[in-house]
Amino acid sequence: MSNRLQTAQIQQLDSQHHLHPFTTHQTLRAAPGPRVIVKGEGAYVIDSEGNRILDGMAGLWTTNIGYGNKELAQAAYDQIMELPFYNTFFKTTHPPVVELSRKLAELAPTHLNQVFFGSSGSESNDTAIRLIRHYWVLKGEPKRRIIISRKNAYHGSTIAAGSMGGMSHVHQHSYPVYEGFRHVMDPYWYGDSFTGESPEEFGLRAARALEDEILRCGPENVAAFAGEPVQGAGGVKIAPDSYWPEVQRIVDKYGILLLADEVITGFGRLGTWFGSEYYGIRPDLITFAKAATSGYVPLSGVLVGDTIVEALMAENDDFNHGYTFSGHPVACAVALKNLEIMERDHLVPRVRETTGPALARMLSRFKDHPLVGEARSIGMMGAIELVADKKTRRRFSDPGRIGLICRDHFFREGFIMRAVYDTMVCAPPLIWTDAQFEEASAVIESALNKTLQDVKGELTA
Ligand code: PXG
Repeated sequence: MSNRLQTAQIQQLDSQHHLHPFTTHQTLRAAPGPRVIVKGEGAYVIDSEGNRILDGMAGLWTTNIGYGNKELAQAAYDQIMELPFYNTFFKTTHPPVVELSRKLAELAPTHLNQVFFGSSGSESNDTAIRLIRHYWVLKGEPKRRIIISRKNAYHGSTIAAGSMGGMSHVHQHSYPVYEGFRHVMDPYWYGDSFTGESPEEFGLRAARALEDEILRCGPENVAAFAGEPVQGAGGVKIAPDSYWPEVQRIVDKYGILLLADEVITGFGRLGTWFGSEYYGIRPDLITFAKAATSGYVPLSGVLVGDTIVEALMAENDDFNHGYTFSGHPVACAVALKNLEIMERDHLVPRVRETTGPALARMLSRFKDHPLVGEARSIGMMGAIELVADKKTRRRFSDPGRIGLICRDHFFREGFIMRAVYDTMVCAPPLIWTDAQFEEASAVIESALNKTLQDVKGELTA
């Protein structure tokens, strides 16, 4: 439909009938209205005016194999013709859900062998929260209900996942925030909690904030710690190397469960199938979504560790939880094909050996730019911090203002990077070649220079 309507008409209808996620509706409705994206091809999206835009965000941390893949379309078509839907309740199953479960168990760390499916990252985190609390009830420790996570974590928008996340603006809208969640500092070396120590020292201090909180709550009340291996929506916050080993030591010491939210880091983004493998951590649960199907259809899930499964198996009662679309056959068939393509095209080792290092080289080119406080990356996710003073890390007034100016320059020049306040983040599809890195690099240089012109007076001389 969108191709046939003029841009203005689409925008008008959008403003009349469509409520967007995470949006100031009043601003969106003012001219010129939302951008209209009508097509995707490989690493590019095309808007209703025919502009080809290089997508540095993989849709939203999602389209790992790029747009327009015919094999995924064929897999969906074939499955729709064979069995478009059947549920997995009431003692039934079907081949795609079984094959996908087996495949995920093969790719995941060895002690994670069972999968509970959903359709979104938020749902998968809600499932994980229920599994964690149910597990402790089954183990005869029902008081263990508190889940500790981190400030600025994003775990989704449902009330439970939003409460587990650490974003205060999300909490404001989900009143009442569910009780039983605590938030400790995030391991953000370039952030406000930094007090001048080395990254290693800072990483240890951030991890020990978890131990302090466990002791404050009383270890007998703590069920789990939840974290994204790398915080994505919070601003591509990459923990110093000392952080995760210390977290693992602490969760082991107090015998609490570890939930790795891999909705962004799952399926190759760090150059390993899961970020847990990258950091050598042993989560009891991994939640995933987004790139499982490269976003072609919605699918999410929780990989559940053997210890939790054993407790579930020992129970002679229902686990009263599930979604109509748990294990949707079309989504499972698309995920299977997506994983097959990723393996066949060696996309995960390519992140380690080729694309990840290329992203690091590209971003580090801008380290000396007057606006750039830090340029960092891990695998195929990266960030550029825009600051008013490189030496003191002083930020601009009114956080987010400069980020939006910069984002608009990117967009006008045909490139998508996202602004998290004044941190510009990117997570390109894993299929980028030298040509895309060169194109992105040229746009970043030009957009940073234009942003600099716009804000020159605000920089420390
Ligand atoms: N966990 C993580 C780590 C996520 O990044 C979710 C859970 C929730 O997934 P669903 O499928 O319910 O959206 C996410 C989602 C952004 C942005 O602006 C990031 C997400 C969603 C929307 C916007 O970076 N991540």
